[in-house]
Amino acid sequence: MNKNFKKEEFKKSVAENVKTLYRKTIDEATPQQVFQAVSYTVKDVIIDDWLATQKVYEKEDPKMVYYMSMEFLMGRALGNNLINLTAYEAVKEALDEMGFDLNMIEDQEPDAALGNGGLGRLAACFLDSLATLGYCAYGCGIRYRYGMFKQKIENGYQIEVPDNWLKDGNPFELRRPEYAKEVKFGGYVRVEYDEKTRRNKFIQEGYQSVRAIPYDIPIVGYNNHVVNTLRVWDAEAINDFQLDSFDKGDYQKAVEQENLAKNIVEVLYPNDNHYAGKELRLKQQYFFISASVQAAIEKYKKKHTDIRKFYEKATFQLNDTHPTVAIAELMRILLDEEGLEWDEAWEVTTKTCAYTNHTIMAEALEKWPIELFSRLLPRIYQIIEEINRRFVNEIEKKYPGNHEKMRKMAIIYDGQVKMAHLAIAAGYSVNGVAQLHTEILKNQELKDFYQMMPEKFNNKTNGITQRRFLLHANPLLASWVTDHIGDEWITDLPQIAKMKIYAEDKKAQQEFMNIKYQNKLRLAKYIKEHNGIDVDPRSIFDVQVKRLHEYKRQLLNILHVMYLYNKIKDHPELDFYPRTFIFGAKAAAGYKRAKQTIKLINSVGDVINNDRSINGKLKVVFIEDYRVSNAELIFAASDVSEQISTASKEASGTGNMKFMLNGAPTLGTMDGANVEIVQEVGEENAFIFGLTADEVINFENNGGYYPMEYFNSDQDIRRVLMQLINGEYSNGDMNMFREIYDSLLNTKSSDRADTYFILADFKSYAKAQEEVEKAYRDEERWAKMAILNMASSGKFTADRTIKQYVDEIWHLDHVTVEALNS
Ligand code: 9GP
Repeated sequence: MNKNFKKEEFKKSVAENVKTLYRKTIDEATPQQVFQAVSYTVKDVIIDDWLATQKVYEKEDPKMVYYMSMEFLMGRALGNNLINLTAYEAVKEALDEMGFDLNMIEDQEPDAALGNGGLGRLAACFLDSLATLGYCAYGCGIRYRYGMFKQKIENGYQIEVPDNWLKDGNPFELRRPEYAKEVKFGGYVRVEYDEKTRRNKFIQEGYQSVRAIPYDIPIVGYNNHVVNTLRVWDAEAINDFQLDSFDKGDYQKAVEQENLAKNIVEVLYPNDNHYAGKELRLKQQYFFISASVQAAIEKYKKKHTDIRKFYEKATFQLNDTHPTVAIAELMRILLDEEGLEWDEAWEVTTKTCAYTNHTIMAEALEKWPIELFSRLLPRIYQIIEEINRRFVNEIEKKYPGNHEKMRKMAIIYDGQVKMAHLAIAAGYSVNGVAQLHTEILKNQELKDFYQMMPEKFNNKTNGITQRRFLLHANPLLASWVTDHIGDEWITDLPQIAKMKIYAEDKKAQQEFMNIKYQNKLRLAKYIKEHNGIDVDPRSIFDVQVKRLHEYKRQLLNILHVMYLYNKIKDHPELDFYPRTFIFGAKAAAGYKRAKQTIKLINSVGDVINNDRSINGKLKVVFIEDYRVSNAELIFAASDVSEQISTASKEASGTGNMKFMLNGAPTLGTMDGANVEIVQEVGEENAFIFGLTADEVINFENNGGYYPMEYFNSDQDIRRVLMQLINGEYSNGDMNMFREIYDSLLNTKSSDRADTYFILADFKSYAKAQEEVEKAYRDEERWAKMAILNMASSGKFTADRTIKQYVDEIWHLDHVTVEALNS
């Protein structure tokens, strides 16, 4: 419990805030206003630690990491901040006394959804761990005006609604105009010979520019007074519209700069694992990178004179290819502004930048047409051309005459700038995000690079923060664990292994199952309120929540539900254990197949949920607007964790870890981090099925997969597929799901039918589902399995991942912070 927290002072401050912010007394305030007032009070507490942390950083001058990411999927801040300040219970009590329910107040906060899915949420978990472990870290990103869209389901279809998350203001952020930076786009580069330095100077002219204004968001470490900063950049026009622009004749330019600023931070691109290739996206990337790199250099120069040693105090972690333009921007500043020679600048850059690859999906690897790139970023393009020229020379030196290598590895080739190649050529570290993924990178996708520079490649299996996903999300289970083994697991998750001894203890089993039941009740209530569907909390809650993507195979899941429904209808006498299949997923707005799948799930749900003849044995629920805040309710209430991607396609997954932590066994393929989950918990405590990554890759490389054979030889599969086109789930409309059917069976142009091997895995999935049912019927066996999952999740804390990044890549200095008034 936080010693600095004084209940009476807190209550007074909340009332005071309501007064100054809204000219109201506390009993007149709306819940949103109370939320704001509480948050400002909490921010006051945070500010002291924030200041204290800055003082320590100034004094000790530790090496710091800049975690550069287009996405930070933070979710809500209030509850998490209170948890990390160890003031949650005290604030709850204080609010109770004031007649408010903290949960209800927390619900007033919009999610900060500045991210799409796993990649953005990982960044958020990493910031939590960095602060908790006492490392100096900055998150660098964009303050999108509109975050991830809100999803509405209308008539079974997804509708996207803008996420105006800032409409009531963000009480936790601080605007820092004094650190604004100018970012330039377009124009041309004039070369001028400088007699003094005897070097060419490169001067960008005729450009448009915007002012980048930083907003700082505090990242509170757990119970250690460390508060780091997530710095997100807003854009403002440099020439505020000026009347005299008419006279100067640059009216047009003033308007253009105004528009540039307005558009640049307007909205997050809603694509997950797929890049859009839009000009505005490249502008966003350069915008926040240029501002962040300028700020990093400025900070360094406040204390140090030799820019050649920059890498001793700072490192840039590039979260996927999105921020890789940082490499060229750092080179530009070092060459053009700091006056370094190419080799010197290159040494600094290649000792500063490290790259994380998060996917092998080809459509996610960014490539920019050189026409667009050079027009928008003329100087940056020149620098990348030079990096490429030198890199190609190295390839030539290593593999003389091997044009194939050059073609495959060049940074600029075929009219495109390949950002992953740039990141690998310039980065001092290239990491994958789970063992299997890293092996696939080394042996398949990035094989040529691995052969040329094996020393750069390493693995950092992802992790999650137990503070948000157990301590905050599942208070009942968290206290139960603490009652048994103490609370060290909060900052040392492997301690949770001590719970293993309770796996076979009848009393503990019962307590665990009771807690799960309570959490299922909580979710059932949410479902009733949001979907109007009654679900039976005693049924098996079988859950697949994640972005909607073909490779994640929500389609396999729903086809299997259709198959189960057929079985129940055919054999009403069957003793079928009641099941609730819960889905939550957003589809990128332009991703047609994904949206059709959402419609299919809802249509199947409509038919099944309204069929009285099956006595509620089967329910299908699609949770609207899946996001961090409702995810917390969902993980806590899940019995089964569906992780059923086509093997080799899911780089890691992190949802899988959140389910495990909350005691839900994995039903999954040997893909991503599932492999390591099974290693930790044992195959007997998971339900594994399907093709292996090797088998999938073998089919992909050598052919030989014929989905039609499954259709022809398996009556269950044929029947389910026919139901896609016989109107059964579409009020007789035979075309509604035709495209899905075609995608599974008909080869069109270059696409192989059933790209993601759904039919190949269908029967082994159904078999694994039978095993789930069998296991669940045996309550003791199930409870044991679930407890063992929770107790084996120690490896998957982001604290472990961050320690590995620190020890093996970043080499940061550890700091401790004392409270200001202590
Ligand atoms: O698809 C991966 C997901 O498997 C992984 O857990 C996450 C964090 O590493 O990154 C996702 N990748 C992307 O979103 C795009 O590269």
